[in-house]
Amino acid sequence: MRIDVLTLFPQVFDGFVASSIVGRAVASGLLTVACHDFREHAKNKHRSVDDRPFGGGPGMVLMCQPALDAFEALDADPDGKPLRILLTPQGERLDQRIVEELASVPRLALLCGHYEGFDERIRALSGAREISIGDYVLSGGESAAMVLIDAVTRLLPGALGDEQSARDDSFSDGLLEYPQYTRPREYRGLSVPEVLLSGDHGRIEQWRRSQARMRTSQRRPDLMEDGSH
Ligand code: 6GU
Repeated sequence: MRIDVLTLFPQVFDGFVASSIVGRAVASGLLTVACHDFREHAKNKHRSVDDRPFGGGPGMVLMCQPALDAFEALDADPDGKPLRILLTPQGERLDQRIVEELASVPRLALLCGHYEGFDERIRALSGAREISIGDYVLSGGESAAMVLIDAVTRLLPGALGDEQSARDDSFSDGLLEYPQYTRPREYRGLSVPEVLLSGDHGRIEQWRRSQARMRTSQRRPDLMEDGSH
């Protein structure tokens, strides 16, 4: 998979793209992440990419031309055209179902917003899908882009050492994950549940499923509402 990121702060992705699961996916050639400073597409002499809003009001608005030219420059690539995404608090809220959809395409282009927002015509003319990562306000789309890249990368076949782990993650079956323990068997008076030491894989599986259901209904009843659990 190839992900192009259009941002005014490409350097903030350096450590992220080199570390952990994403770093390994990049190193092994499963994933390419290319960050582009879309200021390079600014045409005016101050190289500005934002301007004051018509009608007045606070802050600055991202201009059409640099953003659209940056998207269009990616289409010239022989690898084919990416699926365009605008990262904005006005988008549909990212969840594991959307992550699965995005992980299934060969190329993504993520435009990170800043300032008070995008000129509305960027939406219309880019045809981009708009994604938010939750109901709170970020200063820019960069951290949201990293969230999206991380979540998508986990689903690329071969990205996780153990193929089982993506399937066992919280949300992969619509439930939160069951409780996990490692050594020692007892720590500060708290013991590992006996069933996990029993070696009885059927009982362990049953216990984990029931813990996952209990935990989900206590912490996230909203996830239980579809009745499939
Ligand atoms: Cl994608 N961008 C910004 N600026 N704020 C957000 C967001 C995105 N998702 C949640 N809050």
